[in-house]
Amino acid sequence: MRLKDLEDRGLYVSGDSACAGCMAANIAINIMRILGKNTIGSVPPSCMSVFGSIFPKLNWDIPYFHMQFSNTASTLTGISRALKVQGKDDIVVMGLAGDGGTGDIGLQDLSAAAQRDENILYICYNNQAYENTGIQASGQTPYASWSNTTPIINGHIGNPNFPKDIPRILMAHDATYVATVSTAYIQDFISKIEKAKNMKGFRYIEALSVCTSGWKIPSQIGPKLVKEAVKTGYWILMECEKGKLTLNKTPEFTGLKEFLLKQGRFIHIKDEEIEVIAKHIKRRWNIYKSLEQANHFDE
Ligand SMILES: Cc1ncc(C[n+]2csc(CCOP(=O)(O)OP(=O)(O)O)c2C)c(N)n1
Ligand SMILES: [Mg+2]
Repeated sequence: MRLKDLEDRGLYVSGDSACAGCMAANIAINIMRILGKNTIGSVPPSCMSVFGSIFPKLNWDIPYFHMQFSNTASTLTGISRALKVQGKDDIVVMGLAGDGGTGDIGLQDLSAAAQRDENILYICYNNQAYENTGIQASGQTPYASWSNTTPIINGHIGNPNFPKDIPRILMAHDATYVATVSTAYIQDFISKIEKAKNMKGFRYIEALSVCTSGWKIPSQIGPKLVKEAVKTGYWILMECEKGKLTLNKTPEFTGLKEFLLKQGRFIHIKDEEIEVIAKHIKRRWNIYKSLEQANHFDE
């Protein structure tokens, strides 16, 4: 499917209360333009649940479940198994969760679902912090980033930890499909969501999602940032289908300093910390590169 072939209005309908420039809303809109009506959706506590499903309104024009913070993957598992018992095999069971809901509190049932190859499509919009509850650092918050729990006081650099690499953790489960997307590469985005829609088994897609409040940026620069994120190597575009990894775009590895300094959460950053991030980016790319090369081991 090409962008021009998609429905103008999908089944995530207008009128939510997302902040101006929120990329999670944009991701939800585009996902639903691709998945269509044979979808059951589920969202755990997060910004997405707050702005897209405030009783008595619901922006999802599909059957929708709101569950607890920790159990997106088990909720999807239950729905998917119930549909199987009913003999319904043409419905996509999709969850859309934040990075905290996915990589921290929801990681254990995500892991179990991946291992058991449950027939679910799990999408994480990764805005790199617990944004909904006031910008606390999550396991996906970048190194040296400001957050309300990693403040820049008394000589602290911000977040001292490196983000967990959830796609790599799921690849280690031999998950059926693992991919990352950026809305700046919309054709890549469409083809991965469409592929996942038409596959069976455990599918995981992670989208980089700009948060204007958490990243401390003007509302209009999100689309530019998610493009630069790929160019700098900060966000790797990859897909791993049944164990075969493909890297979809080789970064230029340039413009990292400019990319970081456009974001207020990094405004304090020093050159030596940028150097640490640059090294981490290169190292991570090399790991992915070697995993891609490992595709050939069993040929
Ligand atoms: C068990 C439990 N702990 C804490 C919360 C409070 N809570 C609701 S949303 C949220 C943050 C969600 O972060 P993330 O999953 O990254 O989504 P985002 O808000 O960034 O969109 C927290 C801590 C909760 N609802 N349930
Ligand atoms: Mg988050």
